[in-house]
Amino acid sequence: MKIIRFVNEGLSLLAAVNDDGQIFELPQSDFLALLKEADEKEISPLELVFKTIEGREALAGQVDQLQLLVPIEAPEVWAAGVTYERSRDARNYEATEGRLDASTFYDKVYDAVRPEIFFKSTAARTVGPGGEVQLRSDSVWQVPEPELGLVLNMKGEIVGYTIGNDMSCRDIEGENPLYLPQAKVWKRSCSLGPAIRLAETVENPYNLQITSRIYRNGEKAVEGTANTSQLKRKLEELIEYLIRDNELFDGTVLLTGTCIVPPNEFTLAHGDRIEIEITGIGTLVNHVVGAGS
Ligand code: DO4
Ligand code: MG
Repeated sequence: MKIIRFVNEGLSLLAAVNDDGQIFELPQSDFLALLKEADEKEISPLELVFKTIEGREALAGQVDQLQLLVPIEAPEVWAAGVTYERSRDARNYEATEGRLDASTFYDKVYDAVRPEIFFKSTAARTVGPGGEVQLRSDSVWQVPEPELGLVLNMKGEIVGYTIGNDMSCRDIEGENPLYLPQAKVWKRSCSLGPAIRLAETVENPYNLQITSRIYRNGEKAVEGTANTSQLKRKLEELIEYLIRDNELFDGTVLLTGTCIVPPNEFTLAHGDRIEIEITGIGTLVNHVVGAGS
């Protein structure tokens, strides 16, 4: 069961989408309201959805005909890094100008007990399905980072899974790791969607296929695949460090790191179309616009 938000006659509506693709409008204003109501009734969000849609007619049409919105206006988006071998190797490349024999802090963090967790985005900097992600004006090496996103409640429990794009500047990060916030956080540098799959309906989060495609002038320029089985760390381990001595808000999203990195000579350009697909969640599509667009 998935939760989406869409626009209808100028209004933002919440809906549940079952495994047959049937869409049921929900009365709650957004995903946070759904969480709150489930909490008050001491039932799970899935039970609340089942109770709400019981005996109701599905809406006519299919999800791809709707104008989707970001499924959650996450108060904060955090991200984990170097959680896959591929990410460690890519960052070693950018930090050492290709001298892959040099040992770096990326090697250290990959093996360390403490994972890398950083602050990625706020609701205002995050775009949804079909939205425009923006390039930085001072970077010439920019890539999307396709990642599984965990939707958390204030206790740090996983209530759903979504797809995230942790847009990144490889040159800025490679120049100096202290530039990480600038390599990661700017206007429209994060994307989430197209849906939240309720946690109880995900059998095994360590077996989700991630596929990323980038189209340029209508042609596929880059494609990559990965599986969450390649994750070096457990999701609980990442959450444990995120919540440690921290205050979490309902609807916080934690991105779990990337395992798909385009070839080193690739950089995003205005007009590119990014697709990130994760089994059971859907395909997040975004358009790339140049700095200042
Ligand atoms: O170390 C910098 C960021 C790593 C990251 O974003 C990732 O591995 O996905
Ligand atoms: Mg990342």
